Formats: sequence, C-alpha cells, structure tokens
Amino acid sequence: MKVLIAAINREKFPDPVFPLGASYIAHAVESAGKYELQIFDACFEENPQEAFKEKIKAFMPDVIGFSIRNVDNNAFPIAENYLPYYQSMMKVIRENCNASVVVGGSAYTIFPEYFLNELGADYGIAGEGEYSFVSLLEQIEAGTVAKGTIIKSAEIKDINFDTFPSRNGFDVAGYYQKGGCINIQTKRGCAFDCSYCTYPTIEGHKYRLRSPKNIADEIQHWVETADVRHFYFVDSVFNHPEKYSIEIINEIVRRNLQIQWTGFFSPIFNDEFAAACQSAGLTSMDLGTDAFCDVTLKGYHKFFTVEDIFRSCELCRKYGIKYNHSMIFGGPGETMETLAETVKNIDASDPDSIIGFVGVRLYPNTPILKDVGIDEVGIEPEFYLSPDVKDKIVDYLLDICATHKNWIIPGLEKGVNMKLFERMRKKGIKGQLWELMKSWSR
Ligand code: B12
Ligand code: SF4
Repeated sequence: MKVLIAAINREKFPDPVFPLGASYIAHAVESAGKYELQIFDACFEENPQEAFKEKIKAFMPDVIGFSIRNVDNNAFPIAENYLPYYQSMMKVIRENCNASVVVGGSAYTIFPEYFLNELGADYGIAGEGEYSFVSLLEQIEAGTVAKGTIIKSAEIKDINFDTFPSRNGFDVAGYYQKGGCINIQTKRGCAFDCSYCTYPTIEGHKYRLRSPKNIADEIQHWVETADVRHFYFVDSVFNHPEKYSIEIINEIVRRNLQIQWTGFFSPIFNDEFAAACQSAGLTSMDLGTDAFCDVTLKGYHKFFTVEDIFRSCELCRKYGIKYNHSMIFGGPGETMETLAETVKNIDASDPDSIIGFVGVRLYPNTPILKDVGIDEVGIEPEFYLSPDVKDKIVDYLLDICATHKNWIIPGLEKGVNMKLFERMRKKGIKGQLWELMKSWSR
C-alpha cells in the first residue's frame, strides 16, 4: 500500500516551521515496516498546487495523510483564514488520483467535523495520530471502516516511542537555514487552564514526558549528522513541571552538546532555574505573559502575577537571557486603564521584544466562552474584545508601536518585516530574530 504524508502548511511568519506533527506520523508509518511511504511538503514550493499534482501523479498513493497545522493566522483585524488554500490542495488530490484522504493536525483537532466536511476528506483523526493513523491504514486496506469516520485519538501514554522521529524525506537543512532552528518536543500536555487556550484540547491536561535521554539523543543526532545547533522546544510550557525541565537541562549539560535553544516559558521561576537554563545554552525565553496587569491576568485565569513577571525578567537580565513577552491585548476585564498599566509595566520590564495579538481568538472547548457568555464558535476567525476598549484599542496600540520599534503586532502589520527577516536568514543568522529587535530599534 502506498502512503503519502502531505504537510500542507505554508505560513512563514515568524519563520517557516518544520512540520513536526507530520514527521511523527511519517515515522510511525515507516516503523510499521509494511508501507511504501513518500513525503510532500508544500512550505517552500513556489506553486504548491502544481508541485502537489506532480508528486501525486508520479507516486499514485492509495492513502494521503493531509496534515493541517494552522486554522488561521490569529491576527485581528486582518485574520487570514487558510481554508480556501487547504480546499485548493484537496481539489488537486481529487482531480488526480483516487486515494483515500485522512486529515489530521492541530488545526484539524480544534475543528474536526468542520474540516472533514469543508475539505470533503474521507477520514479524520483528531489528536495524536501515530498509532491511530497506522491502525486506520490497516482498516482502510481491509475495507472495514466507513467513509466519513472521525477518530478521536486517545492520549498516547508513553511518548518515547521506539526512538525519535526520523524526519526522513523532510527538508531539515532547508528549515534550519530558512527558519533558523529545528524543533523538538519534550513532553505533551499542559496542566493549566488559561481561559482562551487550545493547548489542553490538543495535547490534554496530563503531562506525558519523554525521557531526558531520548530527548538528548535526538538533539545529539541533529548536532552530529547535520550540524544543527539551534533548537526550539515546542512544549506548551517548557518550565513545567520544573523538576523535569531541570533533568533535561542536566542531560544537555552532561553531554556538552554546545547548542542554543529557546521555547515558551511561564514567567514564574526562580534564580536556580534561570542559572541552569543559561548554563545549558538557553539564549531566550518566549514568555507567555499575556497581560501585565493583575486584573487582566485574572481574566485569562493565569496562575502568576505582575510581581512574578517582573522577577522573571530580572532573572533573565541577570543571566543574559533575552526575553519576549507574548501578549493578548483586550481580553475580559480589560479597560483603557488596565491597558495603560500593561504598557507601563512592559516598558519597566525592558523586554527584547513584544509579540502581541489584538483580541482573543475564540476556539471551541475553551473556558473563555462561558466567561463571556458565548455558546458556540465557528471557524471564521472570531475575536473577543472587552467592550471597554473595543473602539479604541487599535488606535491606542498603533500609537504605542510608533514609539516602540521592538513591538510586533501581526494584525496591525507593525514590526513585521518579512523581507528583512528573509534577508537575515539568507545571511545565515540563526535563532529567533526577535532576540535582535531591541538592538535594531535603537
Ligand atoms: C511551538 C508552537 C509554535 C512555535 C513554533 C516553533 C517551531 N520552530 O516549531 C511558533 C512560536 C513559531 C509558532 C508560531 C505560530 N503558531 Co504555533 N504553536 C506551537 C505549539 C505550542 C506546538 C506545535 C508543535 O510543534 N507541536 C508538536 C507536534 C508533534 O504536534 P502536532 O503538530 O499537533 O502533531 C500531532 C497531531 O496534531 C497529529 N497530526 C499532525 N499531523 C497529522 C497528519 C495526519 C494525517 C494525522 C492523522 C495526524 C496528524 O499527530 C501529531 C503527533 O501526535 C502549538 C500548540 C500546541 N500545543 O499544539 C501552537 C499552534 C500550532 N500554533 C498556532 C498558530 C495559530 C501559530 C501562528 C499562526 C501564530 C502567529 N500568527 O504567529 C504561527 C504560525 C507559524 C508557522 N510558520 O506556521 C495554532 C494553530 C491552530 C490555530 N489556532 O490556528 C496552535 C495550535 C496554537 C493555538 N493558538 O491554537 N507556534
Ligand atoms: S496559555 Fe500556556 S500555560 Fe496556559 S493553558 Fe495554554 S499552554 Fe498552558
């Protein structure tokens, strides 16, 4: 049986991102040992429909695993919905072969019924696909599964698998060069319940941890075979559970891997933790700050305070770790006063950059829906903005951006200079480009 795994994502902001989910699925198919496997990745193709058509006609797969990562770009007020593009890629399949199409990926997991129908796919797998995709292949081959079936995957208990994803057939070197890093997942799950967040829907609430040895083996493999030195830990939050993160750090130090790395961090950690991170090559923390005012933090059900954020920034400065605040402006409880407090505190915390979103993108199964009295949300990008700031927030933030050159607000097209980013990558600059924003803006 011939299986084609197709990574459909083409988004390049803030960087092209290696299709880790698709590579995990490809690895599972490869490990099953009985399928003929090929990979298609749309990301760097100039004409993705044409390239997809050529791939399909040359390989003539029996099953296509259609991996969709992003629903939209999350950027109010110019949110781009990727559905029309995904539909154009489905059309290529239908016009050129009779393969069964199985859709999966984080975008699919958030809106399974919707995407199955709108794409006219044959099957869908919501959640982790490693085992369920291989099992579905067997059922498709045996003719024992009805078209239109949506499988809601159970959480995989042991995510060490047999080894780490091989990434065979994917352009690791291309992503490293054009995206500045290669991504690694150390665990799945997030134990918190922030009101707007889809991560617990995608990965579950319970942490499932890879062994530090397995993670370090994967890193060492890329260091030794492809001279990759920059890594992005894609965990929802790297620093929870803290004891486990320290074990990973110790293993990196023990092997003297000489790497630089980054990831998402909650702004609540102590001196010892920051020191350990720095000693293992952490160059920056993307802090999930969201708001810098206790009222708005409460509105997002956050588990840290303004004081914690200030302390985290201070520790980053002490250890020479760059830091970005990821922000969501305008959530429940936001007023022009809380917004002003947030901006004042951001300034006082002296970050390297701000990556901010205006309004809260609403997703199914998130606590915020109950908080703001909304029953249902669809796929058309829908954003919540507190009534107190709704009419004024865009102008307010545009004014702030005029004097804060290290702020990136994709929805307002501020701070985003893709041409400049591309030029820097062509020069061979690696790591996160936001780490350089403060020095550029001087
Ligand atoms: C890390 C991360 C980032 C990092 C990536 C760094 C890097 N170099 O990798 C950064 C900060 C750059 C980033 C940026 C963006 N991100 Co992001 N990101 C994540 C995060 C936390 C993890 C993604 C990941 O790698 N997971 C690990 C892999 C292994 O999991 P996976 O891809 O889900 O794959 C599994 C399943 O989905 C399934 N599966 C996958 N493919 C397939 C295929 C088949 C056939 C099957 C059966 C199953 C299957 O099985 C896989 C293995 O179990 C997720 C949230 C989350 N917790 O999932 C958001 C997430 C993916 N991001 C999201 C978004 C929106 C974005 C941005 C558009 C935001 C923006 N405007 O800046 C950009 C787009 C970047 C791009 N170029 O595409 C959304 C996507 C869905 C949506 N809401 O639209 C998510 C889900 C968060 C959210 N808000 O809901 N992101
Ligand atoms: S915002 Fe971060 S900490 Fe909160 S639930 Fe989402 S991933 Fe977890």
